[in-house]
Amino acid sequence: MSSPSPNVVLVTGGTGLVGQAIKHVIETEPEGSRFGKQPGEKWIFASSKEGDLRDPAQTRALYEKYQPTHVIHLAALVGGLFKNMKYKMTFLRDNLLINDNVLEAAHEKNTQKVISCLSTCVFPDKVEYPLDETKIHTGPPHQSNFGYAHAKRLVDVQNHAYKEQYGHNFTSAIPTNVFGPHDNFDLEDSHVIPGLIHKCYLAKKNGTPFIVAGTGKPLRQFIFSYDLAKLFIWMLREYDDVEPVILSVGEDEEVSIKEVADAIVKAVDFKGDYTFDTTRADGQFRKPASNKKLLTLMGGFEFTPFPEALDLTVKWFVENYDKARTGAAGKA
Ligand code: NAP
Ligand code: GFB
Repeated sequence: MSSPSPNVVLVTGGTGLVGQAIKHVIETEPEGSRFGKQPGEKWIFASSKEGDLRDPAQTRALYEKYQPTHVIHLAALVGGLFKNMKYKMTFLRDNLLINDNVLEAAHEKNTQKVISCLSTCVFPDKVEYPLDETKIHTGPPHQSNFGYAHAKRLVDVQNHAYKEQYGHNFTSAIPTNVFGPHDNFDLEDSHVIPGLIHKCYLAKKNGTPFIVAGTGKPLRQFIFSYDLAKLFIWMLREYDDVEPVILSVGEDEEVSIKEVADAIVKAVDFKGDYTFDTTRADGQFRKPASNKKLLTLMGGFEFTPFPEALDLTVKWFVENYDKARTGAAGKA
C-alpha cells in the first residue's frame, strides 16, 4: 500500500501576524517534530496580492495553482476596537465573502481539511462566564464588533452544513486576542498591544505624552502569536472534529488594560508619564475564555510568559520599525 503523498498546506492570510508566526514555527522547529514540518510537506503562505479572496474566481485560481490538501484559513479583514466600531458593514461583508469563497472552493476541490479562524469576540456579550465552545450561538455579540463577530460565527454554521451535506472535515479555532512580531502597529486601526507599543515608542522618541485610550479597566486574555501558531499546527495534525476549539491562555491570565500599559512602559523603557483618555471607548468589559477543552485534548501546553513575549514583540518592532505596518500616521 503506497504511503499517502505529503501534505500541501495552504495558509490564507499567510503574510499577517498569525500567518507569519506559523511560518516562523514551521521553519524553526525540528523537521518531523510535533510542531515541525513533516518530510516532503509543502507550505504556502499566501497574501492578498496572490488573490483577493472576496472574489470567487481569484479564490478558485489560488486553489488551482497550489492544489492544497489542507488549508489553514486565516485571511480576513482584521482590526482593533476603534476600526471595528467604524466599519461594521465592511467587516461583515468582506469576511462573509472571504469565508464563503474559501470554503466553497475547498468543497469543489474536495480538500481534505480546512481550519478556519474565529475570535473570542464571537461569543455573546451577556452570558455566564467562562466562555466555552458550546456558547457561541447563545446570544448577541458585543455591539462594538457585531459585524465581524456575526461573519465569524457563520463559519461555524458553514462547517456544520458542509459536514452534514458532504461529509467535509472543516473545523475552526477560536483564538483570544493575539500579539507578536509582524502585527499591525497602526496607531488607530490596530489592536491594543501593538497600538500602545507604537504610541509608547513615539512618546519616548519625541518626548510626548503616552496616552492610553479608555479607562484602563477592561480585562483581556492575550496569546503570543508563536504559541498560537503551534496550536494551529497541533489542530492540523491531531484534531479532526467539526466542533471549534478555543485557543487561549488560561482564565487566570486575564489582565487589565492598565496592567498591559504598565508592562509596555517597562518593555519600552519609557520614563515619562502616561494618562488615560476616558473620552475613548472601552468596548467589551471582558470576554474570559476557558481553554479546558484544548488542554484536555493536547495533554497540556507550555505558554510563553507574557513579559517575555512582550519583550520579544517590542524588540522586533524597534528593530523592524521601517518595514513594520505602522500606518500613515506612524511614518509621519
Ligand atoms: P493580519 O495581520 O491583519 O493579516 C491578515 C491577513 O489576511 C494578511 O495576510 C492579508 O494579506 C490577508 N487578507 C486580508 N484581506 C484579504 C483578502 N481580501 N484576500 C486575501 N487575503 C486577505 O491579521 P491576523 O491578526 O494575523 O489575523 C489572522 C486571523 O486571526 C484572522 O482570521 C483574524 O480574524 C483572527 N484573529 C486575530 C486576532 C488578533 O488579535 N489579531 C484575534 C483573534 C482572531 P495582505 O498581507 O496581502 O494584506
Ligand atoms: O485590542 P482592542 O482594540 O480589541 O482593545 P477588543 C482592547 C481594549 O484596549 C479596549 C483599550 O478596552 C480599548 O479601549 N485600548 C487602550 C486600546 N488603548 C488602546 C489603543 O491604543 N488601541 C486599541 N485598539 N485599544 C477586538 C474586536 O476587541 O478584539 C475585534 O473588536 C477582534 O473584532 C479583536 O475580535 C481580537 O479586545 O476590545
